[in-house]
Amino acid sequence: MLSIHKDRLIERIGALGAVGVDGDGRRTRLAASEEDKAGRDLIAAWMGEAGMRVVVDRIGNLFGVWETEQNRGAAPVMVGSHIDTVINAGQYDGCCGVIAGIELVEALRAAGVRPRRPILVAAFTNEEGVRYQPDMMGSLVYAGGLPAAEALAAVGTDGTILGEELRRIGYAGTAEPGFVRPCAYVELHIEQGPILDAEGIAIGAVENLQGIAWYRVTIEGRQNHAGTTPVSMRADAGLAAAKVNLFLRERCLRPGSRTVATVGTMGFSPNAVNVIPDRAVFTVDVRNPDEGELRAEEAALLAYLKDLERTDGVRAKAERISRSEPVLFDEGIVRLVERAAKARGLSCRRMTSGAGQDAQMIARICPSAMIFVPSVGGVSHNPAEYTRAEDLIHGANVLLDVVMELVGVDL
Ligand code: HGY
Ligand code: MN
Ligand code: MN
Repeated sequence: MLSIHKDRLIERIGALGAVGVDGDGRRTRLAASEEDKAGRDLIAAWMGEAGMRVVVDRIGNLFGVWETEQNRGAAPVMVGSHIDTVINAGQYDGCCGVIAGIELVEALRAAGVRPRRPILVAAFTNEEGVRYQPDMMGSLVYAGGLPAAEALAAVGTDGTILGEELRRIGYAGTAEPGFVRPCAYVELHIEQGPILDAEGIAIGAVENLQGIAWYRVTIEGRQNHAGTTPVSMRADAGLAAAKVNLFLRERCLRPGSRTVATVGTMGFSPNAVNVIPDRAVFTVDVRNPDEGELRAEEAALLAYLKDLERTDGVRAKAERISRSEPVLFDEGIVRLVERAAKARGLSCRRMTSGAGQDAQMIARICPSAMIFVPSVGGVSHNPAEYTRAEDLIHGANVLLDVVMELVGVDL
C-alpha cells in the first residue's frame, strides 16, 4: 500500500509548530498576524516544492493545486484545514490536516500515480476566530456563507481590520472565494477530545459536528465603593457575570444534557481591587449536537439575563457574534474512512466533532467528512496538546487512501 513520507510529515509538523513561539515558549499564530504570515510562507513553500500551483483567494485562503493535462477541468477533491491558532496553542490543531494534504500529493507524484481529478490542499483563513469573528471564517466565505467584503471589514479584538492585515502580510489574494467547487472534501484533524485516546482507538470516522453559538454579553451595574456600599445597595456587574457562568454550568449538568458552555473571556471596568465593577463584558460559547437543544440553550441564556436585570438591578445585553448549525457529514465518505482504516488494520469508531471545523462549512458545497486521530489525554487549545507520531502517520495514510478512492487513480 502506498504510504506518505512519515519522517517528513512529522518533521514539518514540528517545523510549523516552531513558528510563532515567543520567548516564554507560548505558541500563538492569530489570523493575519506576522506569525500567521510566517506559517503561511512555510506552507506555500512546501506546496510549491510538491509541484503544486499556489493560489490565494480574496479572504486569504491559501491553496495548493495539483492538476495534470489529463484531469484539468474535472471537479477536484479538496483536503486541508487551518494553520492559525488560539493563544498559547498546541502544534497539531489544524496543521496536521494541511501538512498531511501536502504529503499525500508528494506521495502520489513520487509513485507516478495519475489521479483522474485535480487535488486541492487548503489552509483556510481564521478558523479559530480568536482575533476576528466569526470562526471558520475563511471556509465560510469560500462556501458562500459570508460575503468576502463583510469578512474583510471584520474589526479584530485589537481594533485592526482583517482586510488591511491580509494586505499587510501579503495574503490579500485575488482569486474569488469558491473559485472551484470540489466534488468532495476530507479533513484530517486531531480529535481534541479524550475519546480515541481513552478507548485506544487509532482512527475516528467523524459523522457529524455539533452546533456552536457565540455571544458577547455586556452587563452594566453601578460603580461604587467596595467597603462602604452595603451588599443590599449594590448593582454589581461582576457578581452578575459570575452568576451567568454558574447558570451555564448548571444547564450543562442537567440530566441528559448534551450542552457544553464556556465563558472564555471576561473584563471588568473600572477593574480596580476596591471598586464594585459597573461593567462586565464576557463571551459565551455554547454548543450542542442538536439544533433544537442549542436554540433552547440560547433562549434560556437570554431569559436568565432578563431575570438578572430584575434580581440584581443591572442591565444586560447579549450580542450574537457567531452561529453555526450542527452538520451531518457524508455517509459515503465516512464509510470510505472506515474501510481505509480497516484495510490498514487500524481500529476505528464513529464520532461527533465537539470542535468547530472548516469541514462543517465546506459541507455546504460538497460531500465532506473528517478523519480524527487521538489527542493524548484529550488536551487541546493548550501547549500540552499531543498526538503520537504513529497516530499522525496512520491518519495521513488513511487520508491518502480515501483521497485515492475519491479521485480515481491510474497506476
Ligand atoms: O472553537 C473551535 O471549536 C475550533 O477550535 N475553532
Ligand atoms: Mn482546528
Ligand atoms: Mn482549534
